[in-house]
Amino acid sequence: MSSQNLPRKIIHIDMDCFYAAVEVKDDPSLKGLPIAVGGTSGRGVLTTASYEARKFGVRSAMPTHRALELCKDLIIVKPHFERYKEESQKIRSIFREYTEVIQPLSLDEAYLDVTGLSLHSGSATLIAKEIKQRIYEETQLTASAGVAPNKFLAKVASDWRKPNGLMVITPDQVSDFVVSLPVKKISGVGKVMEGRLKDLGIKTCGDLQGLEKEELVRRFGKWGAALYNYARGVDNRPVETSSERKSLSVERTFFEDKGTLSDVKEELPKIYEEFLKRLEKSGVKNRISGQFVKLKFHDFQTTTHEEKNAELPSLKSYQDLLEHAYARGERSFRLIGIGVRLMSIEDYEIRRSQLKFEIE
Ligand code: TTP
Ligand code: MG
Repeated sequence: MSSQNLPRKIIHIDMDCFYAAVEVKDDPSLKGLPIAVGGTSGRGVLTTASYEARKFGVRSAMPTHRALELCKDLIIVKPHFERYKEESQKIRSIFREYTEVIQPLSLDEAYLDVTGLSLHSGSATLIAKEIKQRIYEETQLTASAGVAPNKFLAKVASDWRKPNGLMVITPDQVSDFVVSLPVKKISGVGKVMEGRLKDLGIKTCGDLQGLEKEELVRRFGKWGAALYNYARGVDNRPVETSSERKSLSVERTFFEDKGTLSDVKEELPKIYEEFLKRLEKSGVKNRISGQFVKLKFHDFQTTTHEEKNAELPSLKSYQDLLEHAYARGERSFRLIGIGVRLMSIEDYEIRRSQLKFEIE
C-alpha cells in the first residue's frame, strides 16, 4: 500500500533546560536549586535557567543582574560548551537508531520523521516514548517530545507539557486543537507580529481562520500564506535532512588551457565580486572558518592553498593565497576557485554563545 496519502508521523524532541540540566548532571549538589547558566559579571547574560529558577521569572537571554533581582538565591554557573556538544552527540546517535530522516534545529532539538516505521506497529507515540527513555538511560537528562502530523504541530506539542512531557496531536484532533491555539505559539510569530495580529482582533488560530488568504498575503507577504495554513494546522514542510554545507566557492575555467598568473590577477576582482554575491545569498556568512584558493593546472593537477580565519576574506587575502598557490606549480592552468570553509552549525552555535562571554 502506498503511504503517500497517509498522514505523516513527525516527532519533535527538545531537551529540558538543556545547558542547566547538563550542569546539574555534572554537579549533583545543584539538583533542585534555582540555577542559571551564563555570565556572572555585571554585563553577563543567561543562556538558560533550571525550572526551579523559572518559577521566579528567570529566562533565557535575561541579563544576569535582572535575574538576580527576581531570584536573589539564584546560582549562576559558567557555561561548558564542549559538554553540551558531547551530550548533544549522544542524543543524535539515539535518533539515528530510529530513522535517517532527522533535522536537527540546535544542539538540543530535532525533528524526526517516523512515517512508515514498523517498530511498535508504527505507533509514533510509543516510538517517541521509547526515544525519551533511551535519552534518559544514555544521558540521565530529560527531553520533551511532541508527536503530530507535521512539524509545526509537533513543535507546539513538545513545548506543551514541558519538562519531561509527551504530547500527541492525532490527525483527528488537529482542527479542534488549533481553534484555541494562541497565535504566539506559531514559531516565527514574535512580539511584533503578535501585536500586529492583536490590532486586527486576532489572538488565536481560530480567529486567524477568519481572514482570507489574499488579505494575509497582502499584509504579510509570503509569510501570510504560511500563516493561512498554520491557522488550519496545515504544514507541508518536509523534515530536511540535507547534509549541511561545508564550503562555498566560485570557480572559473580558462577555456584555452592557458590561464597565466596575470590573467587571473586581472580576473580576480570579478570572481571575488561574484563570490561575495553568492555568499550573501547563501546565509552561511556567519559560519566562515577559513578561506582558500584552488588552482587546476593544465595537466589536471590540483592544488589548494588555505588559511584558517573566521573573518570575511578580503580581495587582498585571495590575491596573497593565489600567489602562494601559483608558486607551487608555476605553469598555466585551466581553473581557479576561491572560497570559504564553513564550520558546522553546532560549532557556530557554540562560538556564538562563547562570544557573548568573551566580552566579560
Ligand atoms: P531551548 O531549548 O530554547 O531552552 P532550554 O532547553 O534551556 O529549555 P526548555 O526546557 O524550555 O527547552 O535552548 C536550548 C539551549 O540553547 C539552552 O539550554 C541554552 C541555549 N540558549 C542560549 O544560549 N540562548 C538563548 O537565548 C536560548 C533560548 C537558548
Ligand atoms: Mg530545550
